[in-house]
Amino acid sequence: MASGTARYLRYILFAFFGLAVIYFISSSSTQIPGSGTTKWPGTPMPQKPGSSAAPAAPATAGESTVTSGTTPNIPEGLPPAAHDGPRMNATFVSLARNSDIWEIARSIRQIEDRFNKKFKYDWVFLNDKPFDSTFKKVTTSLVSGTTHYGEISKEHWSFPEWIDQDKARKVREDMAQRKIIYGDSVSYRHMCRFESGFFFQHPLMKQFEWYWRVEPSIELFCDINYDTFKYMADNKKKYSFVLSLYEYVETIPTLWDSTKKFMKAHPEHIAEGNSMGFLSDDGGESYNHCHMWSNFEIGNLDWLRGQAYTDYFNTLDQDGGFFYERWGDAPVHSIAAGLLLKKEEIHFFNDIAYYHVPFTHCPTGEKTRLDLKCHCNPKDNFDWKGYSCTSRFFEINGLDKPEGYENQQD
Ligand SMILES: Nc1nc2c(ncn2[C@@H]2O[C@H](COP(=O)(O)OP(=O)(O)OP(=O)(O)O)[C@@H](O)[C@H]2O)c(=O)[nH]1
Ligand SMILES: [Mg+2]
Repeated sequence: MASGTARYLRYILFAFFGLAVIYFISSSSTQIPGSGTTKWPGTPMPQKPGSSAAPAAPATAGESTVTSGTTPNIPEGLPPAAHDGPRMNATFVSLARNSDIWEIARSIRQIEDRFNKKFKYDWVFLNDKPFDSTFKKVTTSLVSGTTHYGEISKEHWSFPEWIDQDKARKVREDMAQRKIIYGDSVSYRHMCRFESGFFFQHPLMKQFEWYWRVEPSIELFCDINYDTFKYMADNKKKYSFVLSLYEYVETIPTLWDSTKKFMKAHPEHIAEGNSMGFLSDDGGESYNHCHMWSNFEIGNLDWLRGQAYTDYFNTLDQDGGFFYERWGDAPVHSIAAGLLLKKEEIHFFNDIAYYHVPFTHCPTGEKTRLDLKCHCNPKDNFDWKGYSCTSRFFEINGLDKPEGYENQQD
């Protein structure tokens, strides 16, 4: 009889325990993560010293501080990582077609995740045609700052009247035969001329002092935990790059002749202590074809809108090489920065890890890569390989190359 009572009591205990478990499970799973009503246990994140991210909110009274066994979405109620310093008068800028939407979406998402969600800078989109509603809807949803959409005026995306159309057409036919990349394209030439001389004149850009150019399908591999625009301003930088290389000679045979003509006509614009050593191996007689890759740029718009750059661009535009050859905006910007700026005004961002087909800049130095949570393979870094001009930049500026560069030369 006694053992019967014990068994009976055990059943009651089991039943009670089972009911308690069922109650616990049902009460914690009625709300769907991300539905906007779930309160996940507050688990304050450890902050790194010097981190600009806002501290996580402490758990409110009555909430458990036990870590969940699964990985929750970002807890509701925690403030987003934010930068509390003053914002710069700066914007991202992308030239794009409607058909570029998914490629530019990838770029935006990476910039937002690695940088802009903390700063919320604006983004200007420019196009030679009106942007469609899908382009606007998707990009607006991705950018944390305000988005602006602008159409480019005919004047900035067409042949100037002094261009001989027959001559330009023959050049395109010849380049097509010689299989020069984009050699037969008219729109590519308008694009290069626009990026060389006009993007900073667009009415939507006039309000800004600083820009960061972003192209479709780029990648960013490391966190950027400080305001790069503020860095540029505080350190008196006007132009910057992450990758440099030699330009295809066939696309710019007379670019340096026009540049020399400009130097002779406007000696007042040539900066003392410039970067001629980056551009030329014989004191300016010839161009060595080194340039900074302009699909990434952080730079100062007032410099581009100033008299020196305007005179340089107008000289080139009059000579017609955007159409009679296939001058790219990368050598144009680089030569301008190399001659019109003091060499200290150009900055190499080692800590901005970047990819645009087919080259990668992955920071040299393991500590930097680990601190910044980089996911690039250091073996892919192009900086110290034979076809890069970045060594030359270090040499003319008397900079020490980062530790470990010797192992990345081939
Ligand atoms: N609106 C517009 N944008 C263009 C046009 N052609 C190029 N672009 C944009 O101009 C920038 C440079 O063009 P890309 O095609 O990327 O040129 P690239 O970087 O030399 O060549 P890829 O190696 O193909 O990337 C990109 O932001 C393009 O989206 C065009 O005809 N119209
Ligand atoms: Mg591109």
